[in-house]
Amino acid sequence: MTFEGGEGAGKSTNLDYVRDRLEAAGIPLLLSREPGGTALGEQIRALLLTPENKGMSSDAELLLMFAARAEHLHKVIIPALQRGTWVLCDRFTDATYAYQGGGRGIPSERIAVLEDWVQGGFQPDMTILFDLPIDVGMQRAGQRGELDRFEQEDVSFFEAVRASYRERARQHPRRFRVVDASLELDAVRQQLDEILDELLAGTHVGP
Ligand code: Z5A
Repeated sequence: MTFEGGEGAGKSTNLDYVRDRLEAAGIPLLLSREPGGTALGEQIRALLLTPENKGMSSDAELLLMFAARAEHLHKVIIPALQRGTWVLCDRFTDATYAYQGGGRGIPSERIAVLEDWVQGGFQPDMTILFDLPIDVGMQRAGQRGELDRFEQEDVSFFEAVRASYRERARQHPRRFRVVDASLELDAVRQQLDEILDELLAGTHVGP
């Protein structure tokens, strides 16, 4: 299950909530994130986020995302799924389509080549998109201090990211659930509860 959305959308906050609910239902699970999730992936993440690398080419950025993903997928995600452990991941390949595709302007056909190379046909079973207006997300995220390399982008970049995410959700309606993340936390969690109730109703847990 992947969690997607713009800056300050509440992915991390609500990942913990979903984890607690699934754990209470007896589901073994693992929390992870991208870029990251492995020792090498976290080093790549640091390269990608540091403002010192401002000016990194879009292609280098794209390839680093998939380098980290290859490591994460094959060393962490697939082994976990094979053990019967669910994986909840803060961002995955939809973020690449949104940021490197929508934000940086790399054609989605080029991203799809790398997706196919690294993932084959592998896709998340469910993706929750936390959707909210850019100014609300920026206001929430802005209270945190120093901005990373992505957070230093301008509003038009984030508008393009949001539009790409929404387009992805329209293209993959069976996999995506879109949550209105601009609402107060309780109201966001009500939407998550509906999604999880439906999911758990169709899930057999235990012997
Ligand atoms: N990236 C990419 O370009 N391509 C890729 O393929 C991948 C990633 C995988 C790092 O991601 C960057 O990598 C990311 C895209 C790029 N850059 N950006 N921007 P990240 O996930 O680590 O970074 P992030 O999106 O900046 O995370 P974030 O800003 O922490 O967002 P969040 O996890 O969705 O938000 P949060 O920490 O849960 O909440 C933010 C604050 O809002 C916090 O104080 C909460 O208490 C508060 N909050 C949350 N929900 C609410 C509600 N409902 N009401 C009021 N306040 C709230």
